[in-house]
Order: sequence, then structure tokens, then C-alpha cells
Amino acid sequence: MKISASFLSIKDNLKENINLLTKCDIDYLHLDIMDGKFVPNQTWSIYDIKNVINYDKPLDVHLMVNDVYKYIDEYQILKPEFITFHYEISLDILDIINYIKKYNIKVGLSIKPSTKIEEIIPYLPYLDLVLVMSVEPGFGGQSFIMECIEKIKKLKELKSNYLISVDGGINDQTISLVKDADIVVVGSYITSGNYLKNIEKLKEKIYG
Ligand code: S6P
Ligand code: MG
Repeated sequence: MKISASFLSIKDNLKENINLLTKCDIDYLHLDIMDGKFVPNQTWSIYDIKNVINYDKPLDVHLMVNDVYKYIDEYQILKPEFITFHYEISLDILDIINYIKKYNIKVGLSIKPSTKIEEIIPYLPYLDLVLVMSVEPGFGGQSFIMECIEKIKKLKELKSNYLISVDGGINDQTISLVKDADIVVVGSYITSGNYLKNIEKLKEKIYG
């Protein structure tokens, strides 16, 4: 299981703290991009991000936005490993998948806690990653929603080529509940204390 570390909950000295985070034993750096419309919260602009980001770890971009094409155009510049967008935006999902692929970037599709796996079955063969939200998207530091465990199990049964990722409320307790996932996105649990120690505790649960 790989760790994608989110810096959403880092409030001060973002550049220095992202540098610290990417020096740790994580597999991806997770960028949460919110537009204040798809979710009731807004994060950085691409200009802010360009000033603070480093490329020590592959980037895992999570777009929580309505105007998805505009954000894909902006964030492809960072050459991320994945760009993930939300199924619930009610646009042409296959067209967006192809739009991301044209940039030679792997594609992820994310589902909110209330969206059923059955709804995204037609898109599974075209995806590199499925991101199961285990909290309502918008804010870091929320509690893990248990219903996502069943979704991860279903995705594993249906599995073709995609990776299964889970995002929200993951800590040293809840990580044991999502062992079927290939990637865990972890934000506040890591960044609310000593990054090295907290990542070590997660690894103990993964491999211990
Ligand atoms: C959740 C947020 C997630 C982030 C988050 C996880 O609203 O939108 O997409 O990745 O940073 O944070 P945490 O604190 O739940 O691990
Ligand atoms: Mg996220």
C-alpha cells in the first residue's frame, strides 16, 4: 500500500513544510484543488502552487472543481502522475478522461460518499485510478465514513487495471480498515504532528 500525503491542513510556511514532507518516506504528494463551488472551500491557485511545490515525489492531483477542463489545462503543467476529477460534476465523463489522457497523464475518477460504485462501472475500463472518498470532500480533519470499506471491496472484485485509492479520515487506526486499497491519501494525521514519526506509525500498521 502506498501513501499519498496531502498538505491541505498545513497552514503556515507551506513551501518549507512541503519540502519537509517530500523528504519523508511517502510515495506521492497529493494536491487538493477546490474551487469554492463544487465544494464549500477554496484552495490555492496554480500560481500559488507553482511557488511552493517541489518535484521530489510524483504529484497526485485531486480536482474538486466544476470547471474541470480549465483546471486540467492549468495543472497538467506540473506533469503530475495522476489527475483525478469527480464523477458528480455531471459533465461528459468519457470526454474528460480522454482530455486528460491526451496530456499523457494517468486518469483518476473520484466518488463522494453518497455515490454508488454501480454508477461508475461503465468508466472503469478507461481509468488508471478510482479515488473513494471516505469523508465528504471539502475539509481536512474529518472522521472516516465506514461505508467506504464496502466500496473498496467491490472495486477490488471488479478490478481491471485501475488502482484503488481512499481519501479522508485516514489515521493509524482507520488505515487497517482499508488494506484492500492500493493507495491511502493521508492529510491531517501526518501534518498535525511530527511528519516522520506519523508516517512511521502508518507504515507499522501497513507492514507490521
Ligand atoms: C477532504 C479533502 C480530501 C483531502 C484531505 C484529506 O475533504 O477534500 O480530499 O485529501 O486532505 O485530509 P484528512 O485530514 O482527512 O486526511
Ligand atoms: Mg484529496
